[in-house]
Amino acid sequence: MSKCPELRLNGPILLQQIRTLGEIGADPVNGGRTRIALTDAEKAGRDQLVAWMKALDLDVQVDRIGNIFGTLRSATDEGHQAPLMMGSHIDTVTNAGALDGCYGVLAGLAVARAFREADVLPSRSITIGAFTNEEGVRYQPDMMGSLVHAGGMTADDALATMGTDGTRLGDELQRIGYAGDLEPGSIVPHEYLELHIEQGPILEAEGTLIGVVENLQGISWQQVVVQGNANHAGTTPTRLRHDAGYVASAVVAELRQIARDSGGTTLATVGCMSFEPNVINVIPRKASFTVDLRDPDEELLVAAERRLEKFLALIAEEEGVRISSERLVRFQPVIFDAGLADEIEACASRFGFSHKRMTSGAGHDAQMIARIAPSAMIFVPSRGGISHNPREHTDDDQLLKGAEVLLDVVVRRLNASH
Ligand code: HGY
Ligand code: MN
Ligand code: MN
Repeated sequence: MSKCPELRLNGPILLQQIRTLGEIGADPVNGGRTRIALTDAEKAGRDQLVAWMKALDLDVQVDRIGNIFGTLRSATDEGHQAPLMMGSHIDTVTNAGALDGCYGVLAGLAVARAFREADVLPSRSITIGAFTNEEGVRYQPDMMGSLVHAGGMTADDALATMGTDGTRLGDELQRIGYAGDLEPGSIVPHEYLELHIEQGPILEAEGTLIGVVENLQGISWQQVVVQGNANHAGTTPTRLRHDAGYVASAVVAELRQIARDSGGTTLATVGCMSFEPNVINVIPRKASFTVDLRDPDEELLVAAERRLEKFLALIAEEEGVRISSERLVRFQPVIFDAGLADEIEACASRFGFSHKRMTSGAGHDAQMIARIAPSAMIFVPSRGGISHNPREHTDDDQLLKGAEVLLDVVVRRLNASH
């Protein structure tokens, strides 16, 4: 279906590779797969990806932060040509679906395979990237590999990052054998495309197949710690309590109110929470929790952060506790390249695929690469809007049509750039 007649997407291999990669790190008890960045399971995923890249005779390179690149060189590339890059990530959250990130990387391989199977070299080199630690579950920030690639964090700082499990990122990268020597950022893309599942409910709800992603919302992550006093649950009157657990719960309620008051654009999530001593009949002396705030509008995101800050100060005073907050991540909203968005829309139209322009709610590597090259994203629907969950699903024909759009956009951009 590609507009370049001799190039054909090999759908069965793409679907097979999605399933095969999805089995790596499979969790038979809780379902899905878990390939947290730089764990043995993720190493196995990396090894499989590199094997597939080599089977396509791509030039495989690994940089100092473990980003993996496979390049199909054009006939004119002596090694320094700015490639058209496609990419995403293969690390996952815990008990993840099989598509988040992996779909975009493997669809990129499918584009390279279309050239190989037609025995055609692209007019400009094409590179498929798999960026390290996109999820940010074990090491923050998220989108770390692409952030380093884009110059937003030094490789040394990334390598020195301590994980939630007390490990040092650089040590783990060495341990799994992906501490490469390529200097991060040395491959500057001519343009960057990321095909990804929507991970939200919009496309399915509207019966639309292709999301033309114009922008991506800002992200603010912080770690909050409340220090109160442990005391007996049965003998301590409420007015004498300094209850860290109550304060944490009040903050969660306030965050929902902040989201509600925004009219729906601000999203607030407390994904992790722990109490100490975490005992049924002891008032918690300590509560630790994370806050994830997002909004497509920078001013509204700042307003949400400021309202939270005020609330923390107020409730600390009221309950007589100490509250500290550490910023983990802060990314401003990103606008993608209008020309690429137009190209994606035109391709979807030519194929007769329903499509709509939209904002990305999730963070993606594209938001980092947009700092150094024209970038855009293509979405396909997520059933029930579910993601970061074993039940994540997109129908095969939707996956293949999304990959057809990617192939067609790539071919047209290659022709346009020559
Ligand atoms: O947090 C995010 O939006 C992405 O999945 N890392
Ligand atoms: Mn993703
Ligand atoms: Mn994700």
